[in-house]
Amino acid sequence: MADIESPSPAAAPAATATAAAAVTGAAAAATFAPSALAQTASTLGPKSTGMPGPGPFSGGLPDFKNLATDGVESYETFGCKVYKDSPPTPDWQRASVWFDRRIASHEIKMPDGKILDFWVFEDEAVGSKSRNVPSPLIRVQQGDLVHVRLKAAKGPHTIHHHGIEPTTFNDGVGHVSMEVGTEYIYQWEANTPGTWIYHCHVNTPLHFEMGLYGAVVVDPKPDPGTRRVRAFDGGPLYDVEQFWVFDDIDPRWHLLEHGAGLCGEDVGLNIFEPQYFMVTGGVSRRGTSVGKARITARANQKILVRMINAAYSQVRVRLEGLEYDVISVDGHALGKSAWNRYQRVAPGEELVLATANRYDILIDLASPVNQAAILKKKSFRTEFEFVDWITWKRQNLGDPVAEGLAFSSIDVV
Ligand SMILES: [Cu+2]
Repeated sequence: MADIESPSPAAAPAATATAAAAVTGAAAAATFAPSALAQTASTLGPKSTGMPGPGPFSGGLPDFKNLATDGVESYETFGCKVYKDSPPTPDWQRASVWFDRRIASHEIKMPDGKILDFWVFEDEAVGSKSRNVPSPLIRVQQGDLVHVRLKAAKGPHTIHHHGIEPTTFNDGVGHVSMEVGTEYIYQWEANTPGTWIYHCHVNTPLHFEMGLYGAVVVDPKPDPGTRRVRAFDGGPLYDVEQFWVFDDIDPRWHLLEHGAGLCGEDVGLNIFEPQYFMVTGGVSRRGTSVGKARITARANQKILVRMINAAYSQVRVRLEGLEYDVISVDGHALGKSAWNRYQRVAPGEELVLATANRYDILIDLASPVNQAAILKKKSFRTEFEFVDWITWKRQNLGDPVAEGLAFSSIDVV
């Protein structure tokens, strides 16, 4: 990847002639429905969320004596001695937006016909239709005070809003507060626009693998006047938005119990052998394009792709024929202080995502390189290769139904 100067926001072209008829600013959706998200426009602000706030909840003062550790802890029992509670949220403030998330089971059919059990955060207002891997999107605007109510089921769970950095109590890491026995309302402020993740932090390797994660998007405030929404505060405008969320599945793990391995017993969580691969909720089948990862755009539009690696593999992303810029890494914007440059990725060049890595990329179809490519063809293959962390070999290599190579396309219409 080569360093290039990022354009200043003032130099970023506004909507072009045909793009004027296109969508304005970012997409907004209550649940994570990628096909609906791409090229969908609606107003942002409080109504960008699953439920408009403020919520009907009330706060209180938990018993701070009973936190973090349940009884005497040892090296062997570190994982299973976490205090479980459902206290009122301390330092309660009125929310501007709020969400409900309830733990639910969800079955997904794999390409060989096998049906696997997943655990997801369901949006209570939407019900079973919101059951998906990844779990429903949490989308808020910079400056929002956010409440997320978690309702646990069977065993305890938490929600950790990864990278958001709320107070210790609201961070959803059991050993610094508690695991949620029945329900808890997490409270946090949306300070930094970008792409984030939320996930359960109980028996984390297993619960994350089971599907207890989703995307968090913090949008900047819209531009005054035009009301268009940029990728981040002072960042570029965009016309089309897509999420690429990568996941890999070891079916053996999906037979394990809620607390498997927590109290020191060896259940093989050190062995991960993925046999199935997903992009944005679509299960990859060998030789078949993943429809949910597809992007359609017009020839002069700017595409924002929010990539999240929820796999335990490294994911190598290749875009045939198109150049693009990495504009944000792990929720933090490039092109402004303290990371002053976008990273240009040339056509065909690889971008590698480690586990939990996020990259926001901007594909400007109007750039000279991309315009020249579009003159020759209209469909560009996008490739997502899942490789082993240590050996860098493709996962499940040679499998007739699902090897670690998913693909889709960017189609210029
Ligand atoms: Cu959990």
